[in-house]
Amino acid sequence: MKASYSGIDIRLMILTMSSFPPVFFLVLVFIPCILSAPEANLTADYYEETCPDFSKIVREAVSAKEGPPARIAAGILRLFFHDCFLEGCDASVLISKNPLHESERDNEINHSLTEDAFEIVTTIKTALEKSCPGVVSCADILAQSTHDVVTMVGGPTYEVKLGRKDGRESKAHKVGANLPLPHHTTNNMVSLFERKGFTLKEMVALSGGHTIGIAHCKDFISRINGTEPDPDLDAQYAEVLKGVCKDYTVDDTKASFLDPVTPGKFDNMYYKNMEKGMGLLASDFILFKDNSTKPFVELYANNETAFFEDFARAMEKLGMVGVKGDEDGEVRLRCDNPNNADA
Ligand code: HEM
Ligand SMILES: *[C@@H]1O[C@H](CO)[C@@H](O)[C@H](O)[C@H]1NC(C)=O
Ligand SMILES: *[C@@H]1O[C@H](CO)[C@@H](O)[C@H](O)[C@H]1NC(C)=O
Ligand SMILES: *[C@@H]1O[C@H](CO)[C@@H](O)[C@H](O)[C@H]1NC(C)=O
Ligand SMILES: *[C@@H]1O[C@H](CO)[C@@H](O)[C@H](O)[C@H]1NC(C)=O
Ligand SMILES: CC(=O)N[C@H]1CO[C@H](CO)[C@@H](O)[C@@H]1O
Repeated sequence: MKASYSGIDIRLMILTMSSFPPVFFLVLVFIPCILSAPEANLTADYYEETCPDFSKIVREAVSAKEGPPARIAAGILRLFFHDCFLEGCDASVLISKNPLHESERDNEINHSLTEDAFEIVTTIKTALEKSCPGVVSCADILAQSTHDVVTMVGGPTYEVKLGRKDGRESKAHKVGANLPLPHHTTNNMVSLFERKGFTLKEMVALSGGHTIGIAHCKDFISRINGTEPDPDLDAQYAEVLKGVCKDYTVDDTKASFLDPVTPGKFDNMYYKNMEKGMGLLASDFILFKDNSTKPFVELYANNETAFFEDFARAMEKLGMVGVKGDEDGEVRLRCDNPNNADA
């Protein structure tokens, strides 16, 4: 279901999206290569010869997209996270279903992956196919555009290695077991992240992605619909959320900002909010409640530089999860369809 701003209570918008014009403050920082995943022969200059305008085309498409930058950024960031956590960063999340099977996109959990994000990838792919046909993978488009949207809304820059190949399949049933859910315990989440090679600290840093974007009422309704709201929620905040979610069963676009204080900006407010009882999802707040993750939440709440550094490293790592090469991947000609779709 496409999320629309009309469903969001603007009382929560202390800073409005319009205070963040779609201007790029892209700083070029070259970070020494500290990552060495096993089959990772990806390189930052992979398309230098074969598609020299690659990063320019991506950057321009991202900044030309109309709409609140943080909305666009959130859609793409979440799409990238889901893609990497399912079959690896292979753009399988972009494949639409065929008559034989449902794809990742069709799984219920994907409901909120915004159409905007899919559209941007399609726009970029179309431009790239004109400029350098058959060269750039959809997985690399997703990786590069994620970096660009994160920096666009104030987040840290980091190195994007390129050369991923696209997966040839996408299966809906694999979604459930691989993605974290709002009612998950820290243990549930830790085991999902550990399976992909992430430490507890990296998990907390990546969760900082919730500094932008929204969650629909169904994801947090159980915290506010009882006779007493969840005691971990600030009482006033809980009241506002109740108002936002009135009639959410009738209008399923009702949603609230994951970071109600600075929803348009990529910053460390997400962590500060938790200390004030304003962690929206139970899975957010649990990071603060659980003694094993609390020190990291406190660190990032107090030190944005530390958050940015760790988030940047963790994003570089996320982009390497399950990366495919020529033997198990291809450069898809359309991002929503494997080249041999009948296979
Ligand atoms: C730690 C476990 C995580 C859980 C349980 C979780 C769960 C969720 C849920 C339930 C939503 C709301 C979806 C909706 O109702 O539309 C959401 C949104 C979002 N998530 Fe996560 N998430 C997790 C980690 C991450 C990570 C690691 C990232 C990226 C680095 C991320 C990025 C986002 C973004 C950007 C949104 C907003 C999407 C939008 O506004 O369209 N999440 N997440
Ligand atoms: C609150 O919402 C949850 C999840 O939708 C539901 O299971 C529960 O029955 C609801 N409780 C009340 C009191 O409405
Ligand atoms: C967490 O740490 C605090 C303070 O060190 C302690 O009082 C509390 O019992 C701990 N909680 C758990 C569940 O271990
Ligand atoms: C914040 O974190 C950065 C990066 O880890 C560190 O260099 C700096 O000393 C920290 N600042 C404070 C005030 O602790
Ligand atoms: C790495 O390079 C080898 C040899 O060129 C190639 O077969 C493999 O597919 C590449 N792997 C990735 C992940 O690009
Ligand atoms: C963006 C997207 O493809 N969302 C899909 C998620 O799953 C639902 C349910 O099957 C589809 O209707 C959506 O189109």
